[in-house]
Amino acid sequence: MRTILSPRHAAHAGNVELDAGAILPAYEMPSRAEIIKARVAEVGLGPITEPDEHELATARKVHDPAYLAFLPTVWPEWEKAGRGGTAMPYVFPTRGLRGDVPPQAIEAKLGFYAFDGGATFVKGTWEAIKSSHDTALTAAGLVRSGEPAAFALCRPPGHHAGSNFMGGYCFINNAAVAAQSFIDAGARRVSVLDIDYHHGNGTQQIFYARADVQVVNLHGDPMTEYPYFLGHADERGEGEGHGFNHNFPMPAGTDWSGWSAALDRACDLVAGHAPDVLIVSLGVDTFERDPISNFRLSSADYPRMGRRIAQLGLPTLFVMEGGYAVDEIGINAVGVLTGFEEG
Ligand code: SP5
Ligand code: ZN
Repeated sequence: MRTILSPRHAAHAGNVELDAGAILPAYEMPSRAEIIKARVAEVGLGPITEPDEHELATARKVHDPAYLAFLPTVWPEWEKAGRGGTAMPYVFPTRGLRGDVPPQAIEAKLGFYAFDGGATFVKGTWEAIKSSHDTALTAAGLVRSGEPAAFALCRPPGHHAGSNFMGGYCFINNAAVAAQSFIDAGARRVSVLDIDYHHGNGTQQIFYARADVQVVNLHGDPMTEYPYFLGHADERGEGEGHGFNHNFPMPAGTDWSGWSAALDRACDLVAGHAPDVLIVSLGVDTFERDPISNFRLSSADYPRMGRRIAQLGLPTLFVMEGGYAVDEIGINAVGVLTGFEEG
């Protein structure tokens, strides 16, 4: 399968995050994409090419246009306010505060459009966000034109970004934009299977009231695992979307036996939806040595999950999400793809 990757991802670099009481280099770093790219080349998965530029028209159908318009303004406004370093949200309009009035100060806008402090900006962040969005749409175009599968090596990732909020290293929801692009091109049903360690709260929120895009999530139990405030098993969708959202929260410590049982049930739900196309939100932070997560999958498990997904027999777009054990991220992410191709 073909891999799409933009060199512009690397402009999103040098940012920091607050982790367990310390300011550290962000775990979501440029070497992640470069190491996956090197592994794609090493195993001969297929050609690696750059994305085409795409308009934001499709993104405006899954994100609030005002939110999308805000993203490119962050760094210029931050600089204009005399600041440098990393722009990070830190004040939020939570319950009882006015979340309905878009503020003017840049630090207030950051919190207005965020659910945590994990979506941070440096000078090149918008350029990278746009290139990641372009990567997803270019790879989706390959699948639309008949490729059985494609790999969108997106960076920054997207599944924590909702219709009007960023967070968890995510800004534009690349998988959601790709799903919308398939619907706009005539697909009647799409499934998003999110196998990142963290619940894809943004993807769930975007499609929660829709029956055309089924969302199935496997993740750490939100009672104890980030992003905490969404991802319980009783969240089934609302209105027309009722029955089209499925969550499989699992306890910290889950290994392949528990995880693969949930994958089997998730695949049965996808098969039941009979989608025209499958989008896999591919995170490999389920790995036993991931520095910020708590499942116990081994490198040998990733080809197994690719083979199980291939059994669905669906046109499949893989969209890169998380995974922070950088040394093994290439082996693990590309392991899923080679397993898929072996079928
Ligand atoms: C796309 C994606 O995988 N985003 C994940 C964002 C997670 N951000 C917060 C995680 C906090 C975990 N803290 C663990 C402490 C270990 N030092
Ligand atoms: Zn994750």
